[in-house]
Amino acid sequence: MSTGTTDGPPAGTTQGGARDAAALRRLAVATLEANWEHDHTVPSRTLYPHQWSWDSAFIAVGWSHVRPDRAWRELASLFRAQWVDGRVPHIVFNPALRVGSYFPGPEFWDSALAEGAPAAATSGLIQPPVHAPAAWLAYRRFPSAAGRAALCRLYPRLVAQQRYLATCRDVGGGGLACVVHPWESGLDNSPAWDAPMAAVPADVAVMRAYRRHDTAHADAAHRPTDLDYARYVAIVASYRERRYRDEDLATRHPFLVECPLFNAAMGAAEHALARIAPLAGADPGPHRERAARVTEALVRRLYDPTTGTFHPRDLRTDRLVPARTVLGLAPLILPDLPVRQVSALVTEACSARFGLAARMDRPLPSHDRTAPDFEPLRYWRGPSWMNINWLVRRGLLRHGRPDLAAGLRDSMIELVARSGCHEYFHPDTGAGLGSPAFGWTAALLLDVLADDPAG
Ligand code: 2M8
Repeated sequence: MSTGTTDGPPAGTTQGGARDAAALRRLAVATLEANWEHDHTVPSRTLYPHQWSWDSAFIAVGWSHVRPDRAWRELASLFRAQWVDGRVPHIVFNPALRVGSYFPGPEFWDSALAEGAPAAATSGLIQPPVHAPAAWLAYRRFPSAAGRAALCRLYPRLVAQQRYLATCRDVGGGGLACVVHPWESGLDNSPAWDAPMAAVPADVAVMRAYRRHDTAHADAAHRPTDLDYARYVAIVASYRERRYRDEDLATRHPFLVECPLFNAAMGAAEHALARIAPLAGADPGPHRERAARVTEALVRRLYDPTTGTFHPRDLRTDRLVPARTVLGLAPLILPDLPVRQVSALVTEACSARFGLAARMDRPLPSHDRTAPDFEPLRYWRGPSWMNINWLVRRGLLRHGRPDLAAGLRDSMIELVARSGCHEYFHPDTGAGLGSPAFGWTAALLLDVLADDPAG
């Protein structure tokens, strides 16, 4: 892989292997330290200065290697902002920051409108529920009495999060949760959302009333367009108008999609809860049953045997979205994914579309690199991301492919060694893109470094 650097000297490429790993570890810890903010870690000081939901889960996994106390504070602060209905908001705003430090800010969301919203200002959306597996990993990494107590305090909140998804968000009635905004998927700008987004009525002129914050801190050519943002705003406005209530989503909401990654995370969360439950004096059985039901529903509703991968289902048309994005590989994280789907996903991942190999010559992209709408620079439409690589790698380990998992691990380490802890990376050159000093990149690097198959 030939890489370009954008962020000063290469971080960990000075000497032999051990020395490199030590330098990378120092870089990752320094990045997390710099992003720590009294009870949570910001994804980025410039682009994302508040607390984000799934970022905090990945970041907690990283903290568990160096400051387990912070892993628990990170998760506890996020779940303090959980709504009465069980939803865990995708952004928890830091009241100490000036107005305009992020768009859309707390005044736009107006979460106080909603019944059961917490005292803290939050968004009204959610993100993939990767928190239970993160909490379990953090505990396993450092199983202290304090960790166990923190995990047990979190358990009922994690259960409530799952209950919200399985009830209020099963809009399609088929046993899966739907996302009501591309931001809920975490892969905001993925080509997977182009077709459902095109049906959202929006006027780009609406953006004249707002000031985008992202394009002041990142290259506009790498970010969603103003028309995308007009639609993002229109979808939130529709949800906010009904005070973020879910009862009439099916009939009134302009964006309703069942996402393979989101639902794979929901299934993996039940597996993790089955491990946590006995520590909290609860019965793991119901979690195992729910996990099996999610896997069955995912295969039934989102797997396409003709493409051999998973696709999002647009509930407004009841059709699968044809784009083959990296979202389709995410069900690999489910330990009970049937062999047939595991083998199809490994084939898909190793195809020219994604280029997974025991020795990778390019990073894993976020979208099919043979597709005409593959964009190597625009976020979530091609670039490589550490959190997705990390999830896919865990899936490969689960399903007995340590060779491919090792290829992905090497590629992840090389990305940061060459380019620093960037938000995402060019899928051909590995150059750092988006925000530098990015939280989950640092955190997950620490995790893969610690998980050295040779050590
Ligand atoms: C990005 O999303 C936010 C909106 O939530 C944005 O673009 O402003 C995504 O990459 C998302 O997955 C991530 O959680 C967030 C913070 O890192 O940034």
